[in-house]
Amino acid sequence: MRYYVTTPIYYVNATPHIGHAYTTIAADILARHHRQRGDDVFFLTGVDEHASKVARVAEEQGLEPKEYADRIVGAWRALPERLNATNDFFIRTSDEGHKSFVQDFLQRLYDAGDVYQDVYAGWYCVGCEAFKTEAELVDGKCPIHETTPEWIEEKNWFFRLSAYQGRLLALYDERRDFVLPAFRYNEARSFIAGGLQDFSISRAGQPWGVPIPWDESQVAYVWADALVNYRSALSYARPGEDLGPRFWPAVRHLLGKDILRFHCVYWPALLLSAGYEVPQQLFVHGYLLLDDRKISKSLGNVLDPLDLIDVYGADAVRFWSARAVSFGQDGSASIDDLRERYERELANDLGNLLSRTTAMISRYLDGRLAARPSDDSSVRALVEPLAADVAKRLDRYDITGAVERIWEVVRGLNRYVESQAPWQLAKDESRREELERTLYDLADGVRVVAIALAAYLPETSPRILAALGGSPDEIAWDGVAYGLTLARDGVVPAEPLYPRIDAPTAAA
Ligand code: ME8
Repeated sequence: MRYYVTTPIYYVNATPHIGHAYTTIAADILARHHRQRGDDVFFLTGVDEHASKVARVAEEQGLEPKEYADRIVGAWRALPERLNATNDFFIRTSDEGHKSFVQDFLQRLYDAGDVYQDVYAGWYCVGCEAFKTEAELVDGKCPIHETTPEWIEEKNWFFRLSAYQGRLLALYDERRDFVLPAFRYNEARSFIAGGLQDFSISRAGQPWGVPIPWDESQVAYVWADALVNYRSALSYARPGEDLGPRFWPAVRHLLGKDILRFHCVYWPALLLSAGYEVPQQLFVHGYLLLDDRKISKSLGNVLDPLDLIDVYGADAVRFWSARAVSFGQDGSASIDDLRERYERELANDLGNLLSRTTAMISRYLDGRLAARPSDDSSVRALVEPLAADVAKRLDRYDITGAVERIWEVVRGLNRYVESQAPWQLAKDESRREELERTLYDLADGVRVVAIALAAYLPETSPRILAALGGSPDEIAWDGVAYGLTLARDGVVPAEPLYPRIDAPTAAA
Protein backbone atom coordinates (compact mmCIF):
# COMPACT_ATOMS: atom_id res chain seq x y z
CA MET A 1 0.00 0.00 0.00
CA ARG A 2 1.09 3.58 -0.64
CA TYR A 3 0.88 5.79 2.40
CA TYR A 4 1.69 9.49 2.14
CA VAL A 5 1.21 11.46 5.37
CA THR A 6 1.59 15.20 5.94
CA THR A 7 1.60 17.73 8.76
CA PRO A 8 0.56 21.32 8.16
CA ILE A 9 3.50 23.46 7.19
CA TYR A 10 4.05 25.72 10.15
CA TYR A 11 4.40 29.50 10.07
CA VAL A 12 7.91 30.67 10.83
CA ASN A 13 6.87 33.87 12.61
CA ALA A 14 8.12 32.33 15.89
CA THR A 15 9.81 29.15 17.07
CA PRO A 16 7.93 25.84 17.50
CA HIS A 17 5.76 25.08 20.51
CA ILE A 18 4.30 21.87 21.82
CA GLY A 19 1.19 22.22 19.61
CA HIS A 20 3.37 21.85 16.51
CA ALA A 21 5.24 18.93 18.05
CA TYR A 22 1.85 17.33 18.65
CA THR A 23 0.90 17.00 14.97
CA THR A 24 4.45 16.08 13.92
CA ILE A 25 4.57 13.28 16.50
CA ALA A 26 1.19 11.91 15.40
CA ALA A 27 2.25 11.92 11.74
CA ASP A 28 5.53 10.21 12.60
CA ILE A 29 3.78 7.48 14.58
CA LEU A 30 1.60 6.75 11.56
CA ALA A 31 4.53 6.86 9.14
CA ARG A 32 6.66 4.54 11.25
CA HIS A 33 3.77 2.16 11.82
CA HIS A 34 3.06 1.90 8.11
CA ARG A 35 6.72 1.26 7.37
CA GLN A 36 6.57 -1.59 9.89
CA ARG A 37 3.69 -2.98 7.89
CA GLY A 38 5.80 -2.87 4.75
CA ASP A 39 3.88 -0.02 3.11
CA ASP A 40 5.47 2.39 0.68
CA VAL A 41 5.57 5.49 2.89
CA PHE A 42 6.32 9.15 2.32
CA PHE A 43 6.15 11.61 5.20
CA LEU A 44 6.23 15.35 4.61
CA THR A 45 6.55 18.27 6.99
CA GLY A 46 7.99 21.75 6.65
CA VAL A 47 7.36 25.46 6.94
CA ASP A 48 5.10 28.15 5.54
CA GLU A 49 7.06 31.32 4.89
CA HIS A 50 5.08 33.71 2.68
CA ALA A 51 2.73 35.01 5.36
CA SER A 52 2.12 38.66 6.19
CA LYS A 53 2.89 37.87 9.81
CA VAL A 54 6.28 36.50 8.80
CA ALA A 55 7.07 39.64 6.79
CA ARG A 56 6.02 41.69 9.80
CA VAL A 57 8.30 39.94 12.27
CA ALA A 58 11.17 40.22 9.81
CA GLU A 59 10.59 43.95 9.54
CA GLU A 60 10.55 44.34 13.31
CA GLN A 61 13.94 42.68 13.36
CA GLY A 62 15.23 44.86 10.52
CA LEU A 63 15.65 41.88 8.19
CA GLU A 64 14.45 40.99 4.71
CA PRO A 65 11.79 38.27 5.00
CA LYS A 66 13.97 35.67 3.28
CA GLU A 67 16.92 36.50 5.50
CA TYR A 68 14.71 36.22 8.56
CA ALA A 69 13.29 32.87 7.36
CA ASP A 70 16.77 31.53 6.63
CA ARG A 71 17.77 32.29 10.20
CA ILE A 72 14.75 30.81 11.94
CA VAL A 73 14.30 27.75 9.74
CA GLY A 74 17.00 25.91 11.71
CA ALA A 75 14.76 25.93 14.78
CA TRP A 76 11.99 24.39 12.68
CA ARG A 77 14.20 21.71 11.17
CA ALA A 78 15.28 20.86 14.71
CA LEU A 79 11.67 20.07 15.67
CA PRO A 80 11.32 16.84 13.65
CA GLU A 81 14.99 15.99 14.21
CA ARG A 82 14.82 16.21 17.99
CA LEU A 83 11.49 14.38 18.05
CA ASN A 84 13.07 11.56 16.04
CA ALA A 85 10.53 12.12 13.31
CA THR A 86 11.33 10.29 10.09
CA ASN A 87 10.10 12.83 7.58
CA ASP A 88 11.27 12.02 4.06
CA PHE A 89 11.46 15.68 3.11
CA PHE A 90 11.28 19.08 4.75
CA ILE A 91 9.60 21.66 2.55
CA ARG A 92 10.08 25.40 2.65
CA THR A 93 7.64 27.41 0.58
CA SER A 94 10.57 29.59 -0.49
CA ASP A 95 12.07 26.57 -2.32
CA GLU A 96 12.39 27.31 -6.04
CA GLY A 97 10.77 23.95 -6.83
CA HIS A 98 7.74 24.90 -4.78
CA LYS A 99 7.42 28.38 -6.22
CA SER A 100 7.44 27.25 -9.82
CA PHE A 101 4.93 24.52 -9.03
CA VAL A 102 2.61 27.06 -7.40
CA GLN A 103 2.81 29.30 -10.45
CA ASP A 104 1.88 26.40 -12.69
CA PHE A 105 -0.93 25.45 -10.32
CA LEU A 106 -2.39 28.96 -10.27
CA GLN A 107 -2.13 29.18 -14.03
CA ARG A 108 -4.23 26.01 -14.25
CA LEU A 109 -6.97 27.64 -12.14
CA TYR A 110 -6.84 30.64 -14.44
CA ASP A 111 -6.95 28.50 -17.59
CA ALA A 112 -9.90 26.57 -16.16
CA GLY A 113 -11.82 29.87 -16.08
CA ASP A 114 -12.08 29.85 -12.29
CA VAL A 115 -10.24 33.11 -11.64
CA TYR A 116 -11.53 36.69 -11.98
CA GLN A 117 -10.58 40.12 -10.74
CA ASP A 118 -12.59 42.02 -8.16
CA VAL A 119 -12.25 44.47 -5.35
CA TYR A 120 -12.28 43.02 -1.90
CA ALA A 121 -12.98 44.85 1.27
CA GLY A 122 -13.06 43.15 4.62
CA TRP A 123 -11.60 42.51 8.04
CA TYR A 124 -8.30 40.65 7.83
CA CYS A 125 -6.83 38.88 10.87
CA VAL A 126 -3.09 38.56 10.39
CA GLY A 127 -2.93 35.92 13.13
CA CYS A 128 -5.31 33.71 11.14
CA GLU A 129 -4.07 34.98 7.77
CA ALA A 130 -7.73 35.08 6.78
CA PHE A 131 -10.61 37.48 6.23
CA LYS A 132 -13.27 37.41 8.93
CA THR A 133 -16.98 38.08 8.54
CA GLU A 134 -18.65 40.44 11.03
CA ALA A 135 -20.46 37.42 12.44
CA GLU A 136 -17.18 35.70 13.27
CA LEU A 137 -15.90 38.62 15.35
CA VAL A 138 -16.55 38.95 19.06
CA ASP A 139 -16.66 42.57 20.25
CA GLY A 140 -14.94 43.49 16.99
CA LYS A 141 -12.05 41.13 17.72
CA CYS A 142 -10.87 37.82 16.34
CA PRO A 143 -11.93 35.32 19.01
CA ILE A 144 -8.86 33.15 18.39
CA HIS A 145 -6.17 35.81 18.55
CA GLU A 146 -8.04 38.37 20.65
CA THR A 147 -6.86 41.15 18.35
CA THR A 148 -8.71 43.68 16.21
CA PRO A 149 -8.46 42.70 12.54
CA GLU A 150 -7.39 45.20 9.89
CA TRP A 151 -9.68 46.69 7.28
CA ILE A 152 -8.28 45.77 3.89
CA GLU A 153 -9.57 47.02 0.55
CA GLU A 154 -7.74 45.78 -2.54
CA LYS A 155 -8.20 44.75 -6.13
CA ASN A 156 -7.40 41.03 -6.09
CA TRP A 157 -7.71 37.87 -8.10
CA PHE A 158 -10.54 35.65 -6.91
CA PHE A 159 -11.12 31.92 -7.08
CA ARG A 160 -14.64 30.84 -7.96
CA LEU A 161 -15.15 28.59 -4.93
CA SER A 162 -18.92 29.08 -5.18
CA ALA A 163 -18.90 27.14 -8.45
CA TYR A 164 -17.62 24.04 -6.58
CA GLN A 165 -20.38 23.67 -4.03
CA GLY A 166 -22.16 20.90 -5.96
CA ARG A 167 -18.98 18.97 -6.69
CA LEU A 168 -17.81 19.19 -3.10
CA LEU A 169 -21.14 17.99 -1.77
CA ALA A 170 -21.05 15.08 -4.21
CA LEU A 171 -17.54 14.25 -3.05
CA TYR A 172 -18.60 14.31 0.59
CA ASP A 173 -21.66 12.21 -0.09
CA GLU A 174 -19.71 9.64 -2.03
CA ARG A 175 -16.84 9.41 0.46
CA ARG A 176 -18.17 9.35 3.98
CA ASP A 177 -14.65 8.88 5.34
CA PHE A 178 -13.12 11.74 3.37
CA VAL A 179 -12.77 13.73 6.60
CA LEU A 180 -12.36 12.10 10.00
CA PRO A 181 -13.47 12.11 12.82
CA ALA A 182 -17.12 12.04 11.72
CA PHE A 183 -18.04 15.20 13.63
CA ARG A 184 -15.43 17.09 11.62
CA TYR A 185 -16.84 15.62 8.42
CA ASN A 186 -20.23 16.97 9.45
CA GLU A 187 -18.75 20.36 10.26
CA ALA A 188 -17.05 20.63 6.86
CA ARG A 189 -20.08 19.34 4.98
CA SER A 190 -22.45 21.79 6.64
CA PHE A 191 -20.10 24.64 5.91
CA ILE A 192 -20.22 23.67 2.23
CA ALA A 193 -23.98 23.15 2.29
CA GLY A 194 -24.40 26.60 3.83
CA GLY A 195 -23.09 28.23 0.65
CA LEU A 196 -19.56 29.08 -0.43
CA GLN A 197 -18.08 32.47 -1.11
CA ASP A 198 -15.36 33.05 -3.64
CA PHE A 199 -12.06 33.93 -2.05
CA SER A 200 -9.12 36.07 -2.97
CA ILE A 201 -6.03 34.14 -4.03
CA SER A 202 -3.73 37.14 -4.42
CA ARG A 203 -2.44 40.09 -2.47
CA ALA A 204 -1.42 43.48 -3.80
CA GLY A 205 1.26 45.63 -2.25
CA GLN A 206 3.11 42.76 -0.62
CA PRO A 207 6.48 41.92 -2.15
CA TRP A 208 6.96 38.71 -0.12
CA GLY A 209 5.44 35.72 -1.89
CA VAL A 210 5.03 33.85 -5.17
CA PRO A 211 4.25 36.24 -8.06
CA ILE A 212 0.94 35.65 -9.83
CA PRO A 213 2.05 34.38 -13.26
CA TRP A 214 -0.33 36.55 -15.30
CA ASP A 215 -0.05 39.63 -13.06
CA GLU A 216 3.36 40.10 -11.50
CA SER A 217 2.14 43.11 -9.53
CA GLN A 218 0.50 40.68 -7.11
CA VAL A 219 1.68 37.69 -5.12
CA ALA A 220 -0.22 34.55 -4.19
CA TYR A 221 -2.30 34.76 -1.01
CA VAL A 222 -0.47 32.68 1.60
CA TRP A 223 -3.06 29.89 1.63
CA ALA A 224 -3.18 29.60 -2.17
CA ASP A 225 0.58 29.07 -1.94
CA ALA A 226 0.80 26.94 1.23
CA LEU A 227 -1.79 24.25 0.48
CA VAL A 228 -0.05 23.45 -2.78
CA ASN A 229 3.02 22.28 -0.81
CA TYR A 230 1.48 18.85 -0.32
CA ARG A 231 1.56 18.26 -4.06
CA SER A 232 4.56 20.39 -5.06
CA ALA A 233 6.98 18.59 -2.71
CA LEU A 234 6.46 15.35 -4.59
CA SER A 235 7.66 16.99 -7.78
CA TYR A 236 11.10 18.00 -6.51
CA ALA A 237 11.85 16.20 -3.19
CA ARG A 238 13.95 13.66 -5.12
CA PRO A 239 15.98 15.39 -7.82
CA GLY A 240 15.34 13.84 -11.21
CA GLU A 241 12.35 11.85 -9.96
CA ASP A 242 8.69 12.82 -9.87
CA LEU A 243 7.08 11.15 -6.87
CA GLY A 244 3.67 12.50 -7.89
CA PRO A 245 2.42 9.40 -9.71
CA ARG A 246 3.59 7.21 -6.83
CA PHE A 247 2.13 9.07 -3.87
CA TRP A 248 -0.73 11.21 -5.19
CA PRO A 249 -3.60 10.93 -4.26
CA ALA A 250 -2.62 8.39 -1.56
CA VAL A 251 -2.22 11.28 0.87
CA ARG A 252 -3.49 11.59 4.44
CA HIS A 253 -3.43 15.14 5.73
CA LEU A 254 -3.20 15.66 9.49
CA LEU A 255 -4.21 19.09 10.75
CA GLY A 256 -5.62 20.95 13.69
CA LYS A 257 -9.24 22.11 13.74
CA ASP A 258 -8.09 25.73 13.30
CA ILE A 259 -7.41 25.13 9.62
CA LEU A 260 -10.28 22.78 8.78
CA ARG A 261 -11.95 25.02 6.20
CA PHE A 262 -8.79 25.63 4.24
CA HIS A 263 -8.07 21.93 4.04
CA CYS A 264 -11.50 20.36 3.83
CA VAL A 265 -13.17 22.93 1.59
CA TYR A 266 -10.73 25.19 -0.26
CA TRP A 267 -8.08 22.57 -0.96
CA PRO A 268 -10.24 19.92 -2.68
CA ALA A 269 -11.89 22.67 -4.74
CA LEU A 270 -8.53 24.06 -5.82
CA LEU A 271 -7.34 20.58 -6.76
CA LEU A 272 -10.47 19.84 -8.79
CA SER A 273 -10.07 23.12 -10.64
CA ALA A 274 -6.38 22.53 -11.35
CA GLY A 275 -7.11 19.03 -12.61
CA TYR A 276 -5.64 16.99 -9.76
CA GLU A 277 -7.26 14.27 -7.75
CA VAL A 278 -8.48 15.14 -4.26
CA PRO A 279 -6.69 13.70 -1.20
CA GLN A 280 -7.45 10.26 0.08
CA GLN A 281 -8.31 11.45 3.57
CA LEU A 282 -8.01 14.28 6.07
CA PHE A 283 -7.82 13.82 9.81
CA VAL A 284 -8.64 16.88 11.92
CA HIS A 285 -7.42 16.80 15.51
CA GLY A 286 -8.29 19.04 18.42
CA TYR A 287 -6.30 21.62 20.34
CA LEU A 288 -3.94 20.88 23.14
CA LEU A 289 -4.97 23.28 25.82
CA LEU A 290 -2.84 24.79 28.50
CA ASP A 291 -4.87 26.22 31.35
CA ASP A 292 -7.88 25.80 29.06
CA ARG A 293 -6.57 28.13 26.40
CA LYS A 294 -5.12 27.14 23.08
CA ILE A 295 -1.36 27.09 23.15
CA SER A 296 -0.42 29.74 20.68
CA LYS A 297 2.49 31.87 19.64
CA SER A 298 0.40 35.01 19.69
CA LEU A 299 -1.09 34.26 23.13
CA GLY A 300 2.36 33.69 24.57
CA ASN A 301 1.56 30.58 26.66
CA VAL A 302 4.07 28.43 24.90
CA LEU A 303 5.73 25.20 25.96
CA ASP A 304 9.02 24.62 24.23
CA PRO A 305 9.08 21.00 23.06
CA LEU A 306 12.88 20.99 22.85
CA ASP A 307 13.13 21.85 26.56
CA LEU A 308 10.84 18.95 27.37
CA ILE A 309 12.96 16.62 25.25
CA ASP A 310 16.09 17.81 27.08
CA VAL A 311 14.58 16.72 30.37
CA TYR A 312 12.48 13.67 29.53
CA GLY A 313 13.84 12.47 26.19
CA ALA A 314 12.02 12.32 22.86
CA ASP A 315 10.30 8.99 23.56
CA ALA A 316 8.61 10.23 26.72
CA VAL A 317 7.40 13.39 24.99
CA ARG A 318 6.06 11.32 22.08
CA PHE A 319 4.36 8.91 24.43
CA TRP A 320 2.73 11.62 26.51
CA SER A 321 1.62 13.51 23.44
CA ALA A 322 -0.03 10.41 21.97
CA ARG A 323 -1.53 9.30 25.26
CA ALA A 324 -2.47 12.32 27.33
CA VAL A 325 -5.38 13.46 25.17
CA SER A 326 -7.57 11.27 23.00
CA PHE A 327 -6.29 12.12 19.51
CA GLY A 328 -9.03 14.05 17.72
CA GLN A 329 -10.49 15.64 20.86
CA ASP A 330 -9.42 18.80 22.66
CA GLY A 331 -7.62 18.23 25.91
CA SER A 332 -5.37 19.75 28.51
CA ALA A 333 -1.63 19.31 28.61
CA SER A 334 0.46 19.62 31.71
CA ILE A 335 4.02 18.94 32.69
CA ASP A 336 2.76 17.12 35.76
CA ASP A 337 1.03 14.62 33.54
CA LEU A 338 4.22 14.13 31.51
CA ARG A 339 6.21 13.46 34.68
CA GLU A 340 3.53 11.17 36.02
CA ARG A 341 3.44 9.07 32.88
CA TYR A 342 7.21 8.97 32.72
CA GLU A 343 7.44 7.56 36.23
CA ARG A 344 4.35 5.38 36.45
CA GLU A 345 3.94 4.06 32.94
CA LEU A 346 7.32 4.21 31.24
CA ALA A 347 9.65 3.62 34.20
CA ASN A 348 7.42 1.31 36.26
CA ASP A 349 5.07 -0.54 33.93
CA LEU A 350 7.46 -0.95 31.02
CA GLY A 351 10.96 -0.33 32.41
CA ASN A 352 10.54 -2.56 35.46
CA LEU A 353 8.93 -5.27 33.38
CA LEU A 354 12.06 -5.47 31.24
CA SER A 355 14.38 -5.25 34.26
CA ARG A 356 12.60 -8.06 36.06
CA THR A 357 12.36 -10.23 32.97
CA THR A 358 16.05 -9.97 32.09
CA ALA A 359 17.15 -10.22 35.74
CA MET A 360 15.18 -13.44 36.22
CA ILE A 361 16.45 -15.00 32.99
CA SER A 362 19.96 -14.13 34.07
CA ARG A 363 19.56 -15.35 37.63
CA TYR A 364 17.36 -18.42 37.33
CA LEU A 365 18.40 -19.64 33.89
CA ASP A 366 21.98 -18.40 33.72
CA GLY A 367 20.93 -16.06 30.94
CA ARG A 368 19.88 -18.94 28.72
CA LEU A 369 16.47 -19.08 27.11
CA ALA A 370 15.26 -22.22 25.36
CA ALA A 371 12.51 -21.85 22.74
CA ARG A 372 9.42 -23.04 24.62
CA PRO A 373 6.28 -21.63 23.01
CA SER A 374 3.17 -23.46 24.14
CA ASP A 375 -0.37 -23.76 22.87
CA ASP A 376 -2.15 -23.18 26.12
CA SER A 377 -0.09 -20.22 27.24
CA SER A 378 -1.94 -17.25 28.70
CA VAL A 379 0.64 -14.93 27.14
CA ARG A 380 -0.30 -16.32 23.76
CA ALA A 381 -3.94 -15.40 24.43
CA LEU A 382 -2.85 -11.97 25.64
CA VAL A 383 -0.73 -11.00 22.62
CA GLU A 384 -2.45 -12.83 19.77
CA PRO A 385 -5.14 -10.22 19.02
CA LEU A 386 -2.72 -7.29 19.46
CA ALA A 387 -1.38 -6.86 15.92
CA ALA A 388 -4.82 -6.64 14.34
CA ASP A 389 -6.29 -4.52 17.13
CA VAL A 390 -3.53 -1.93 17.01
CA ALA A 391 -3.46 -1.76 13.22
CA LYS A 392 -7.24 -1.33 13.12
CA ARG A 393 -7.06 1.58 15.54
CA LEU A 394 -4.20 3.27 13.71
CA ASP A 395 -6.09 2.89 10.44
CA ARG A 396 -8.67 5.16 12.08
CA TYR A 397 -5.93 7.54 13.33
CA ASP A 398 -6.72 6.45 16.88
CA ILE A 399 -3.15 6.77 18.07
CA THR A 400 -4.36 7.12 21.66
CA GLY A 401 -6.55 4.01 21.57
CA ALA A 402 -3.79 2.00 19.89
CA VAL A 403 -1.23 2.77 22.57
CA GLU A 404 -3.79 2.10 25.29
CA ARG A 405 -4.42 -1.29 23.68
CA ILE A 406 -0.67 -2.02 23.82
CA TRP A 407 -0.61 -0.90 27.43
CA GLU A 408 -3.29 -3.44 28.30
CA VAL A 409 -0.77 -6.07 27.28
CA VAL A 410 2.01 -4.39 29.28
CA ARG A 411 -0.22 -4.47 32.35
CA GLY A 412 -1.24 -8.05 31.55
CA LEU A 413 2.41 -9.12 31.46
CA ASN A 414 3.03 -7.48 34.82
CA ARG A 415 0.09 -9.41 36.27
CA TYR A 416 1.48 -12.56 34.69
CA VAL A 417 4.77 -12.13 36.55
CA GLU A 418 2.91 -11.74 39.82
CA SER A 419 0.63 -14.70 39.30
CA GLN A 420 3.35 -17.06 38.05
CA ALA A 421 5.85 -15.94 40.71
CA PRO A 422 8.95 -17.31 38.94
CA TRP A 423 10.93 -16.77 42.16
CA GLN A 424 8.82 -19.53 43.70
CA LEU A 425 9.18 -21.83 40.71
CA ALA A 426 12.94 -21.35 40.86
CA LYS A 427 13.04 -22.81 44.36
CA ASP A 428 11.67 -26.12 43.18
CA GLU A 429 13.88 -28.12 40.80
CA SER A 430 10.92 -30.29 39.74
CA ARG A 431 9.21 -27.19 38.32
CA ARG A 432 12.13 -26.31 36.09
CA GLU A 433 10.19 -26.71 32.88
CA GLU A 434 7.39 -24.50 34.12
CA LEU A 435 9.97 -21.88 35.03
CA GLU A 436 11.52 -22.05 31.59
CA ARG A 437 8.16 -21.74 29.91
CA THR A 438 7.14 -18.84 32.10
CA LEU A 439 10.29 -16.85 31.42
CA TYR A 440 10.13 -17.70 27.75
CA ASP A 441 6.58 -16.39 27.58
CA LEU A 442 7.51 -13.30 29.49
CA ALA A 443 10.46 -12.52 27.23
CA ASP A 444 8.34 -13.19 24.19
CA GLY A 445 5.55 -10.93 25.46
CA VAL A 446 8.00 -8.11 26.12
CA ARG A 447 9.46 -8.58 22.63
CA VAL A 448 5.97 -8.29 21.12
CA VAL A 449 5.24 -5.15 23.11
CA ALA A 450 8.57 -3.60 22.06
CA ILE A 451 7.77 -4.10 18.38
CA ALA A 452 4.22 -2.83 18.81
CA LEU A 453 5.60 0.28 20.53
CA ALA A 454 8.37 0.93 18.01
CA ALA A 455 6.39 3.67 16.25
CA TYR A 456 5.81 5.45 19.56
CA LEU A 457 9.13 4.80 21.30
CA PRO A 458 11.74 4.58 18.53
CA GLU A 459 14.66 4.95 20.96
CA THR A 460 13.42 2.57 23.62
CA SER A 461 12.08 -0.20 21.48
CA PRO A 462 15.44 -1.29 19.97
CA ARG A 463 16.97 -1.14 23.44
CA ILE A 464 14.37 -3.57 24.73
CA LEU A 465 14.91 -5.94 21.83
CA ALA A 466 18.67 -5.84 22.32
CA ALA A 467 18.36 -6.37 26.08
CA LEU A 468 16.35 -9.51 25.39
CA GLY A 469 19.20 -10.76 23.24
CA GLY A 470 17.41 -10.13 19.95
CA SER A 471 18.13 -7.98 16.96
CA PRO A 472 17.31 -4.33 17.70
CA ASP A 473 16.04 -3.55 14.23
CA GLU A 474 13.75 -6.49 13.68
CA ILE A 475 10.55 -4.53 14.05
CA ALA A 476 8.45 -5.70 11.08
CA TRP A 477 4.79 -5.79 12.04
CA ASP A 478 4.41 -9.54 11.57
CA GLY A 479 6.73 -9.83 14.58
CA VAL A 480 3.76 -8.74 16.70
CA ALA A 481 2.81 -12.40 17.19
CA TYR A 482 3.35 -15.00 19.85
CA GLY A 483 6.23 -17.45 20.01
CA LEU A 484 8.79 -15.95 17.62
CA THR A 485 11.55 -15.59 20.22
CA LEU A 486 14.39 -17.95 19.35
CA ALA A 487 16.58 -19.82 21.78
CA ARG A 488 19.46 -17.69 23.02
CA ASP A 489 21.93 -17.22 25.80
CA GLY A 490 23.87 -14.39 27.34
CA VAL A 491 20.85 -12.45 28.61
CA VAL A 492 22.03 -10.12 31.36
CA PRO A 493 20.05 -7.76 33.63
CA ALA A 494 19.06 -4.71 31.57
CA GLU A 495 20.00 -1.15 32.42
CA PRO A 496 16.97 0.87 33.52
CA LEU A 497 15.08 2.13 30.46
CA TYR A 498 13.88 5.30 32.14
CA PRO A 499 16.17 6.47 34.91
CA ARG A 500 14.86 8.70 37.64
CA ILE A 501 14.80 12.35 36.74
CA ASP A 502 15.97 14.45 39.62
CA ALA A 503 14.97 17.83 38.30
CA PRO A 504 11.56 17.08 36.87
CA THR A 505 10.44 20.67 36.96
CA ALA A 506 13.42 21.99 35.01
CA ALA A 507 11.29 22.57 31.93
CA ALA A 508 8.23 23.90 33.69
O1 ME8 B 1 -1.80 27.27 10.28
N1 ME8 B 1 -2.89 22.07 19.66
O2 ME8 B 1 0.48 27.22 10.59
P1 ME8 B 1 0.61 27.25 12.19
C1 ME8 B 1 -2.79 21.20 18.67
N2 ME8 B 1 0.88 27.74 8.06
N3 ME8 B 1 -2.19 21.46 17.50
C2 ME8 B 1 -1.66 22.67 17.34
C3 ME8 B 1 -1.71 23.64 18.34
C4 ME8 B 1 -2.37 23.31 19.56
N4 ME8 B 1 -2.47 24.14 20.58
N5 ME8 B 1 -1.10 24.74 17.88
C5 ME8 B 1 -0.66 24.46 16.64
C6 ME8 B 1 -0.66 27.30 9.85
N6 ME8 B 1 -0.99 23.20 16.31
C7 ME8 B 1 -0.43 27.31 8.37
C8 ME8 B 1 -0.70 25.91 7.85
S1 ME8 B 1 -0.82 24.10 5.88
C9 ME8 B 1 -0.94 24.15 4.20
C10 ME8 B 1 -0.55 25.77 6.36
C11 ME8 B 1 -0.67 22.54 15.05
O3 ME8 B 1 2.04 27.49 12.47
C12 ME8 B 1 -1.93 22.07 14.35
O4 ME8 B 1 -1.58 21.07 13.42
O5 ME8 B 1 -0.38 28.19 12.76
C13 ME8 B 1 -2.36 23.32 13.63
O6 ME8 B 1 -3.28 23.04 12.59
C14 ME8 B 1 -1.04 23.83 13.12
O7 ME8 B 1 -0.11 23.51 14.17
C15 ME8 B 1 -1.05 25.33 12.84
O8 ME8 B 1 0.28 25.75 12.62
